[in-house]
Amino acid sequence: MNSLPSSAEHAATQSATRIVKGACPHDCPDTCALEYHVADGKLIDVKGSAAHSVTGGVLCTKVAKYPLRTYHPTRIKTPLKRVGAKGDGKLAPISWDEALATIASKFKSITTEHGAEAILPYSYAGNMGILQYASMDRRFFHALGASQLDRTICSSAGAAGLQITLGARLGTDVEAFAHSEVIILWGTNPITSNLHLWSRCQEAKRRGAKLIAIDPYRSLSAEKCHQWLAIKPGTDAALALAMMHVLIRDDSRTHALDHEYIAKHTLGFAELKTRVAEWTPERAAAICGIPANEIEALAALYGSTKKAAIRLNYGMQRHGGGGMAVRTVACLPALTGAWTEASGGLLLSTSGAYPMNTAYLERPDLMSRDANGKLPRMVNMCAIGDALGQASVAPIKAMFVYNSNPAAVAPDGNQVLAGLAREDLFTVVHDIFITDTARFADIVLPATTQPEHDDIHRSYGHYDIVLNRRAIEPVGESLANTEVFRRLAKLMGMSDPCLSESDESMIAHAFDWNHPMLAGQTFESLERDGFLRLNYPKKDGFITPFLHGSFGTPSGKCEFYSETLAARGLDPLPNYTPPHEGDESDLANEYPLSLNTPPARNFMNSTFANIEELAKPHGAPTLQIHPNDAARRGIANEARVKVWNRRGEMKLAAKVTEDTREGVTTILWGHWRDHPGAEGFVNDLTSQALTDLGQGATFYDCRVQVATA
Ligand SMILES: Nc1nc2c(c(=O)[nH]1)N[C@H]1C(S)=C(S)[C@@H](COP(=O)(O)OP(=O)(O)OC[C@H]3O[C@@H](n4cnc5c(=O)[nH]c(N)nc54)[C@H](O)[C@@H]3O)O[C@H]1N2
Ligand SMILES: Nc1nc2c(c(=O)[nH]1)N[C@H]1C(S)=C(S)[C@@H](COP(=O)(O)OP(=O)(O)OC[C@H]3O[C@@H](n4cnc5c(=O)[nH]c(N)nc54)[C@H](O)[C@@H]3O)O[C@H]1N2
Ligand code: SF4
Ligand SMILES: [Mo]
Repeated sequence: MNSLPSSAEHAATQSATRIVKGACPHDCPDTCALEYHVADGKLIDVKGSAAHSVTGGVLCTKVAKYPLRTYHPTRIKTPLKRVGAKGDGKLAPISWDEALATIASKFKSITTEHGAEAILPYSYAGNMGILQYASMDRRFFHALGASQLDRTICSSAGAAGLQITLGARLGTDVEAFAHSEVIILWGTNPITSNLHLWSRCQEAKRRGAKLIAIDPYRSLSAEKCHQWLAIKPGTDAALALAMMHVLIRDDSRTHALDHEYIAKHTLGFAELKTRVAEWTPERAAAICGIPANEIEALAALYGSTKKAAIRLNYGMQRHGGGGMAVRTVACLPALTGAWTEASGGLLLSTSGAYPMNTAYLERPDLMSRDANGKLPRMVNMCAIGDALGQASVAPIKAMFVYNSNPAAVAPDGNQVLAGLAREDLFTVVHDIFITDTARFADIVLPATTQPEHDDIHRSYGHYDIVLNRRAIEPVGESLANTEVFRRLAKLMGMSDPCLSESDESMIAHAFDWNHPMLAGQTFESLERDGFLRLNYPKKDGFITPFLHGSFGTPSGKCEFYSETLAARGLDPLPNYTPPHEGDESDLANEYPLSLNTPPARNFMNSTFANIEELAKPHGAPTLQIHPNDAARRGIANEARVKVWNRRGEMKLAAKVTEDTREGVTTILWGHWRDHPGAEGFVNDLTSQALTDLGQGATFYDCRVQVATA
C-alpha cells in the first residue's frame, strides 16, 4: 500500500499492535530486555524494556533497527545447495527433506570411513540464547561422537585469569558504576561494546567521578574520559604490577591498603609484596610506554577511594600474555578493599553467576570413550585454519557451522579459506544470511532471527535472567538451531529421548530453580515480567559479590599466590608475560608496527555489516596510523596503503591520526571480506597463536609493516 493510512486505519493498526517480551541475543554484555511490537503478524518495531533497569528503555542503534535484519531482502529463506565452485556462493534452493537427507547420509558415510571424529561442529555466539547457543546441538554432536570444539575465540584467556585470582566469573554490578568515584576503562570501549555501562559511567562523571581509559587506541569512550593512557599493546600486566608497587610502597603515608580485607580475604600478600617490589614504575614505564610519573599518579588516584571500579574487557586479553594480564589486574581491588563498596571492584564478566543446568542441557555424558578411555578430540576454534589444513591421522571431513562465521572471524584467514576450499571437506552452514563462510558451503540452511523462536538468557554483564518469546512466525522456511538438530537426530535414527525434547521443556530446565540464587523466584514471575535478578549479597541496593570475601578459589580467598598455577609448573604469582609479537620479539625489525583490530560500533563482530543502513555511516575500512609512523613512510592522510605480514596483506585508505598510539595501527573490524574500498581482509593478518592461559585468541598481538600502495 503506497497511500498513507487513513486515521481510522491508523487507529486500527495501533490497537492491533501486540507487545511480546524478548531478550537481545547478540554477543554483548548488556543482554537487553526487548519489547517486540507486532501488528498483523509482522514485527514492526523493537524497543528496549523500560521496566528492566539495566536496559532502561534504551537500545543500541543496531537492535533498535531490528526489523531491517529480520526482513532483509537477502535473508536465506529456504535450504540451498552448492552449484558452483567453493567460495563462489552459487547456491540453488532445495527442500528441507533433501538438505537434511544429504547431511545425514554424508555424516553416516564419513563416520563409516573415517570415524565420527572427522565431523566437527563450529559455533560461537551469533545467538547467545541458552538454547540456541548450546543445548540440542551439543546433545546431537555428543551422541554422534563428533570432535569437540574448544570455544576459545573470545574470552577464554580472561576467564582463566579471573578464575585463578577470584575463582569466579563475577564482578561489579553494572548499575553501581553510576556511583563510582574513579572508573578505569581498561582495554574496553563501552560506547561501542557495552552501552548500558557507558550510560552509568556518564552518570558517575556528572557526579564528579574521574574516568581513565587505558588503551593503545583513543576509542570513542577514551576520547570522553578525563585521561587516556596510551599503553603499548599486551603490556597491561606490567602496569598493574607497578600500580601495586606504588600502593604497597606508599601505604604508610597514603593508607591505600585495606589491611583487614587483605588479612581476612586474600592469600599470599607477603609473596605479592616481594614480587611487586621488583616492579618499579620506571621498569614498567619502559615496557608499557606510559611515563613513570603517570603510573604513580594512576596508582595514587586508584588508592584514594574504595569506590574505584575497573571495567576490564576482552580487548586487553587478546595477547600472548592475556591470561596473566587479567589475573594480575584482578588483584588490585582486594589490595585496596574496593570489593567492600558496591561501586568499587572490577567487572570482566558475570556469566558465572547463574545456577545453570549445563549437564542437563548439553549432555556431555552422551559422548562415548574409545578403547583407551579417551573422549573425542578437542579442536581449538582459533586454530581452525591449521586444523582444516592438517592431513593428520584423522583429518576433518565435515564441518557444521552455526552461530558463527569463521571465514570472517577466525584468525589467519588465508589458512581458513584454504581449508574451506578443500574439495573433500563437506561443509554445512546454518545462518540467516549468505556470509563469507556460507559461500563455501555444500549445504546452507536458513536460521530464524530472535523474534522467531523462544529462548531463555543469562548475561555476561549483569545479574538478570531474561526470557525471549516468539513474536512472529519464522520468515520463509527458516528453523531455529534446536529444531534443526532435533530433525537431524531423528533422521539419523538416534534414539536417546533427550534428542526430541521440546524447547519449552529445555527452557524450564535451563536453571536450577531450587538454587539459593533463585530462592523465592519462580518461572511464572519470569514469564510475567520478562526478567528477574539473582539473589546475590547487596550493598546500597547493588549486587556486591565479594563484599564478604567468599571467592570461588580453592582457598576461598582472592589468590595473590596460586597453588593451582604452581601445581601446573607456572608462576604462582602475578607477573608480566610479554606478547608473542611485541616490541622485543624477533619479528619487530621486519614488522615494526602493531596491528589493533577492535570492533566497530555499528557492527556486532561480522553481524550487521550487510545491513546497508548500519554499514553506510561507518564507511569503508581505514588503517589508522600515527603521524610519526606515517611521516617515516611518506604516507599522507587518505593515501592508499598496503599493510602486510607473513600471513597476509590488505590494501585500504590510511587515516593519519593521533588517536592510535605511535607504533600501533588500528583498523576497526566487522566488515565482510568483499567490502568495497578495501582489498584483502583484516583477519588475513592476525595470528593463530594462543594465549598463556585458557588457550585463547590473540587477535591484537600482531606485527605488520605498512607502506604506500
Ligand atoms: N558494537 C559492538 N559491540 C560489541 C561487539 C562488536 O563487535 N560490536 N563485540 C562483542 C564481543 S564479541 C565482545 S567479546 C565484547 C568485548 O568487546 P572488546 O573486544 O573488549 O571490545 P571493545 O570494548 O571495543 O574494547 C577493546 C579495546 O581494547 C583495546 N586494546 C587492544 N589491545 C589492548 C591492550 O593490549 N591493552 C589495553 N589496555 N587495551 C587494548 C582496543 O583498542 C579497544 O579499544 O563486545 C561485544 N560488543
Ligand atoms: N580481527 C578481529 N577478529 C575478531 C575479533 C576482533 O576484535 N578482531 N573479535 C573476536 C571475538 S571477541 C568474537 S566473539 C568472534 C565472533 O565470532 P562469531 O561468534 O562467529 O560472530 P559473528 O561474526 O557475529 O557471527 C555469528 C553468525 O551467527 C549467525 N547467527 C545469528 N543468530 C543465529 C541463530 O540463531 N542460528 C544460527 N544458526 N546462526 C545465527 C549470524 O548471522 C552470524 O553470521 O570474532 C572474533 N574475531
Ligand atoms: S547489542 Fe547490546 S546494547 Fe544492543 S540491544 Fe543487544 S544487548 Fe542491548
Ligand atoms: Mo567476543
